[in-house]
Amino acid sequence: MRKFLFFLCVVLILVFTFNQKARALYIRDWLICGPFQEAVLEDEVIQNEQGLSPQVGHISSGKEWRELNTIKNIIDFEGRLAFGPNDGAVGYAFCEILSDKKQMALLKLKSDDGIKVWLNSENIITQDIARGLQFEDIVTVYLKKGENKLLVKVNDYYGGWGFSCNLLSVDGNEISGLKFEPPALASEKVVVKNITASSVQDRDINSYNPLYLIDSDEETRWSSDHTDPQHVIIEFSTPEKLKRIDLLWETAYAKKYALSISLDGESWQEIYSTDSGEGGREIILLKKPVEAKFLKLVGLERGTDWGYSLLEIEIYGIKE
Ligand SMILES: [Ca+2]
Ligand SMILES: [Ca+2]
Ligand SMILES: [Ca+2]
Repeated sequence: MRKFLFFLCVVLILVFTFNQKARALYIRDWLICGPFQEAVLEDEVIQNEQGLSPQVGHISSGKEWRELNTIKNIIDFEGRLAFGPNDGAVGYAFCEILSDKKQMALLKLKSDDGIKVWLNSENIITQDIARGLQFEDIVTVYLKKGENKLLVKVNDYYGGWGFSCNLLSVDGNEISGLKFEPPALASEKVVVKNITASSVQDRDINSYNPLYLIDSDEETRWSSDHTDPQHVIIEFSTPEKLKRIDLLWETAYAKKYALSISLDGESWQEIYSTDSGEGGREIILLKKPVEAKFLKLVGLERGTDWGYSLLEIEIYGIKE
């Protein structure tokens, strides 16, 4: 009986430790290229596809490689940031995994449709069937010390189109000492310390408080006076390396606006501007992360007769 209790304790401790550590490392940041219409998985849509080593702006078979930073574990090729709705098309996703040592790992893959994956030019799995994201393949892979090139090719037959990819050590733990290119976004929004605005519509702070920009409630909003220009300044708790800014406009959007950053709140550097804003959700992905303690949004020309009105601003940084 004593022996059995001891055994039970050991098992419980092991289960507990395993659960504590078994956190998946989803790769959420990729370079993508496509969509290639009416292509299939077996076609070599891009010449010498297994040996690809693209960078942002490279062109392959007439399509540009661009960055896709997602916050979700599933890379949705039909989402707004990627290729949009598509049936009967092929898309590619590429990333580099930088490993601090030679090691074995488990790569867990899910995909909506056909998937073909290469690691360092070696085809590690091909599944040419529509199967849904609930099915998962687990492949043992060898990471070299230094750069490892991971290429995923997905074929959409119908319906949704996407995949997920996560890396674990062979004993099911999270792997430390890995870096990625494109770099991983922080999965959490950066922490905001303070927000000020140039004006609040009708001085009605209860209805249009600038704090409503960061309350994660898409029903509450900040709204300005009905004049140009207007601005909001967001201060972070600590300097952050900003990578992605999502603006969720209410009906009263900005046609022309700019984003600037500052470390001291006095000297500003413009990081983005547009004169053809369309409202809705605008996702601004910076080519390189920028260090900032403050972010300023300046509305220069309103899209409607009303003021500037935003439901949310979501700001994401790079993990250290
Ligand atoms: Ca589709
Ligand atoms: Ca599909
Ligand atoms: Ca809100």
